[in-house]
Amino acid sequence: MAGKKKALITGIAGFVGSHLAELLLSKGFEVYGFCRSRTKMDHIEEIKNKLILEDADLMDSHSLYTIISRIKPDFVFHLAAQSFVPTSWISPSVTLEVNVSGSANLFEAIRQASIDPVVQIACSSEEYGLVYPDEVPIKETNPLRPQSPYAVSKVAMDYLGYQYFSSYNMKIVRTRGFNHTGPRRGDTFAESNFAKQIALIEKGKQEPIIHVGNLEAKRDYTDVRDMVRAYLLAVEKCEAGDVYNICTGNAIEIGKMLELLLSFSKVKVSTKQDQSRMRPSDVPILIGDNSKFVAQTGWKDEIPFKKTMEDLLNYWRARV
Ligand code: A2R
Repeated sequence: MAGKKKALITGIAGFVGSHLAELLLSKGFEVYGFCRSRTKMDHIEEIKNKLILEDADLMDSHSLYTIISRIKPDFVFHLAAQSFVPTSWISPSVTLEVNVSGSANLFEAIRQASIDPVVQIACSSEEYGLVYPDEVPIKETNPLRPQSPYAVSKVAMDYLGYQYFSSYNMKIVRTRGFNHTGPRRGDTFAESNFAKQIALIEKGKQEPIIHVGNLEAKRDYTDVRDMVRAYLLAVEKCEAGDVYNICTGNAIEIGKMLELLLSFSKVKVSTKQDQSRMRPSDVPILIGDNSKFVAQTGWKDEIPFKKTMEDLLNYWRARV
């Protein structure tokens, strides 16, 4: 395998990690990934034998160091996280531990292995939190007003990345991904949950009532396959230490997204608001300004939102 670039993905078996692994394999990378014994492997089942998987937990700094100093990756994509906002209300400490201390463990392992890979870290639009109407579309320079323990954990990871660049000159690129979705999205996320409910109703396995949360929020959605293309461009073309929004610059209301999903189906449904699906504090609007990232990399989102939603619904139709 001489000459092949080595890419390490933390969180390779997750929603985004699995799509990124497919992309990197198609581009000829030697792809390594961190998993745990408890990690569900469904998303990477079909490509598992082309990957080099290592048993490593972000909380176990010793395993991180041992494996990283052996692999000596050229690129690291740091995706492993407690990734779900609602879980962060229930388990704030675990969220902070995995997302902040886990990232510190990873950076230390890389530093102590005396290697110099380009490291992309998956920061989040949730960091902007409360955004005022005159701040939209949101630039990287916008104040961060995080509204959940998850968002706070991502702010801390983001700045830890900056600090490791600043203190040790590590080549860390910070990407603030806005919402991203598509096949394999967990059913705890609104759009995927709606698609799954529609698929269940189509099969007669759920009464024709869609349970919803806040339908008024507006979100800027990118297809996950466009997002992972952006992550690869980030390590190839972006400036170390710098931060980049990745988003389309267009937003859709959650209620309109539900209507779009329903337009692909013949079922007739009513909706019911479910208090448990509302957040203690929610962000009304998130639309990003991607001009900095686009100018640096030439990236453009390619998959229309309609296709993303159709693929997501078909993903669930094949699974329920
Ligand atoms: O929890 P597991 O074993 O199923 O694996 C998850 C992994 N992960 C960890 N890996 C190592 N040590 C840990 N302590 C640890 N905790 C979690 O991260 C899973 O494979 C992955 C996260 O996948 P998803 O929850 O599907 O997240 P998604 O949507 O792919 O998000 C990727 C990144 C995250 O940093 C998000 O916060 C960001 O994009 O938006």
